[in-house]
Amino acid sequence: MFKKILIANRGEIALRVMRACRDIGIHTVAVHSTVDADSMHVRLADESVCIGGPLSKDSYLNVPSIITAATITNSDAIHPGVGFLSENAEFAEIVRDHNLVFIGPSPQHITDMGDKVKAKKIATKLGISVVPGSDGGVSSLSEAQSIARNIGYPILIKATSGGGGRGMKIVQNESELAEAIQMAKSEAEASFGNSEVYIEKYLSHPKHIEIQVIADNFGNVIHLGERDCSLQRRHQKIFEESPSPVITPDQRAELGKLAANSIKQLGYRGVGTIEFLYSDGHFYFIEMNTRLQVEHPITEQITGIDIVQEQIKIAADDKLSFSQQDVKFSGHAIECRINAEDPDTFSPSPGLVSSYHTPGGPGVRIDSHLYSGYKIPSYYDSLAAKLIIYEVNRKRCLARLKRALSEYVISGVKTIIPLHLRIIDNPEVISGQYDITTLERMTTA
Ligand code: MV4
Repeated sequence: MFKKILIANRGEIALRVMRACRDIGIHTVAVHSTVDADSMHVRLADESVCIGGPLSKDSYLNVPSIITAATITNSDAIHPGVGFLSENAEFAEIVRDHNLVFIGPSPQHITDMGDKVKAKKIATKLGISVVPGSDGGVSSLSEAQSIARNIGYPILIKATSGGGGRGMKIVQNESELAEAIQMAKSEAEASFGNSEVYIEKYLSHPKHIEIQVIADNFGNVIHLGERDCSLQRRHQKIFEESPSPVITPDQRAELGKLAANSIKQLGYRGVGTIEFLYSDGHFYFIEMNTRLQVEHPITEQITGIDIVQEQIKIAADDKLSFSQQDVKFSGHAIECRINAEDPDTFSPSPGLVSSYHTPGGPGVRIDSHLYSGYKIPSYYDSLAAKLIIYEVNRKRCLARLKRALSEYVISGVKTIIPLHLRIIDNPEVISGQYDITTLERMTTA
């Protein structure tokens, strides 16, 4: 097992990884930017190294600084957390080249899944349904026209190097196609340095359902069920739950088995998430994320498995200590992302947290780096806390969530707690029959 891990991240996720390390006796090294010197992840770590200025490119994305910090602190491994360098194959390779362990999958798996066209091809080969569309990148207008006529409008143009919804264009009919392809290509080139785009049938009211998988170096692969992440705004997840209120145990077992078998075929190791759109009773693969996800705690709550600990152990070449039959899904969990933003306009609300009081009691978990007197910097994302609620069933979970949200006091900055109180009063949310358009409709009215 590792003696010391450097955590190349900040905020709540850096704390989450540190807690997993400390629970299993691993020393931790925090890295931080100049504006993060007083942050909780620095205070909680055994050691810390300042790696650069406030801009992410100068610090949390500064590979030479991070590698140097790992070397001078005698770290064995680097955990990338989420975001930042967590899906950067080149970084994973550089880490390995410096005789450090990258806590994540192989650079090749990161590269393959980062190419969304390649990922779809791999999925198809493994027998997973994908959204109907082009077989690869589309190179000419006439090719796009014939594919679109075949699958029928509306269609969606996506960037091959995109993901997470960036650079997508909906096309309603053929008259809009030429211009949309041109725009999508130039946006893709500007954002990702790769202008390739592909086409899919546009599904208008799907749910976003993702399956958590975990694989060791010995061919043992397990799925940990699904998460319903349909409540998003501008491709930012806001509210996630597990199990999904619309998925049956049979569907879970079938999709989970398909996911786990595929991961085994791929020779993938570590934790991963396979994303599907769920529409009219069918699951369509869209992307795979090759990292830990922000919403992993809801899966931890209903399975009792510490996903971050398992991820670390697997990277250290341990065998998974449980099998699929050992995994029991019990109860219901919901995560609310508490962003420091105006709940109506969503403009960021950085600044001093003048007072802070957290809810408590049974089934309440808070993953947060906030403390009273902390100054939320303006340089990074606005995730301030994750409120994770567990109860024996969904109805009681929603009731407990309402109770916890109303206990939570975060003063000095605005947060989206009021939005969460509205979300749990929405009839579509209460019934479970919400989809990826629900939150957009709630926040544009
Ligand atoms: C789609 C889609 C409809 N049809 N693909 C957005 C994020 C990225 N992972 C894929 N996304 C979508 N792909 C087809 N063929 C709609 C979305 C989408 C979406 C998906 C999940 C959650 C929220 C969303 C919000 C808008 C669009």
